Amino acid sequence: MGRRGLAGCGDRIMEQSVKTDRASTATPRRKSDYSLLERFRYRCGKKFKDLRFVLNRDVFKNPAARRLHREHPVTLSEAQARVVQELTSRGIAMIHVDELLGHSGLYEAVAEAADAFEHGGAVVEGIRRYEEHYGDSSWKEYIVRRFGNGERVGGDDPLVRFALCGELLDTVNAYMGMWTRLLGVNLWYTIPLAAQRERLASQNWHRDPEDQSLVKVFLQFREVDKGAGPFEYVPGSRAGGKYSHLWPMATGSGTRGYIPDELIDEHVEEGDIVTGTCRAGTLIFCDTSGFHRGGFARENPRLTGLFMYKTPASLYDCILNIDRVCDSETRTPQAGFALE
Ligand SMILES: O=C(O)CCC(=O)C(=O)O
Ligand SMILES: [Fe+2]
Repeated sequence: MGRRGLAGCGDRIMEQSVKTDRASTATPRRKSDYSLLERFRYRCGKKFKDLRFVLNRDVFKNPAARRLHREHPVTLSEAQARVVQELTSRGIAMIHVDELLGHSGLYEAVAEAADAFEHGGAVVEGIRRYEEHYGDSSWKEYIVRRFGNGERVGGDDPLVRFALCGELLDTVNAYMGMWTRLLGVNLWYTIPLAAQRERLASQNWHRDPEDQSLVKVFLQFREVDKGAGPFEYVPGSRAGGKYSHLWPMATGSGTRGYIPDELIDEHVEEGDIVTGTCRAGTLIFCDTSGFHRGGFARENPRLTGLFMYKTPASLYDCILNIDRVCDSETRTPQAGFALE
């Protein structure tokens, strides 16, 4: 998606459009840079997208995905059931991989890929560049990513296999009440920097724009303490929660921008914020339609696996070009659906 050209045109978020995990090279345009005709066309386009989303959500796509979920019941393990229950009640659940996956070999394979990434040239170069140029940052330059947007990824890649394994996918689908689609996978290295700097991009409070309910799973390969910029979440901010009215959700066509800190400071009780400090090997399941932020690391890096799921109604494409064909005979119908 990149920086959305006219994100929020005509409303208060014109100058602070939210982007997701996608790179951008575009220079941001300000509201005054757009002609009346451009604004009109943008608004019409947005209304049309909103309508398409609602039709997909209520009529065409999600009801069919719900039916598939009902028609193919799966038995959840105790650990999965606990995650679903916590996701349902709070929008966030943390669990160690050993508890959710046992020793299936899947974690070991992604951990090996993460190790290779962490010690590879891209991270070394990313750190060097960021330490030198952090003052010029405009987006997520503080994160080095394993995959770029649209990159071709094998169907048997350990990250893809991890994302599609029953332990994760069945859990996510059970929470969502439907078969979901994969929005992407990635490895992130969050660069720590003690220097004085502003929060940027998803270091600020926001709701993710891709869907009205979605799940991101963050796998923390190393311990995350306060100095590593832990993920933070406000459970009561999902639809129906006590903070849901504070910064209403996007409509399907995208973002409503970043949430001013003052709004959170003023209205959200400190005890209502969950901080994702955790030991190595922790999975954080989260419905990121709620308020969240993270990655403002000052002392220690984070090495994170990212697995993202959306409903079929979402108008956002998978951020990667993942091969549908793979060698593993273990691919389930749910996994096939997730890749469609
Ligand atoms: O880096 C983080 O912890 C936050 C990431 C985030 O907001 C997202 O992936 O949607
Ligand atoms: Fe986010």
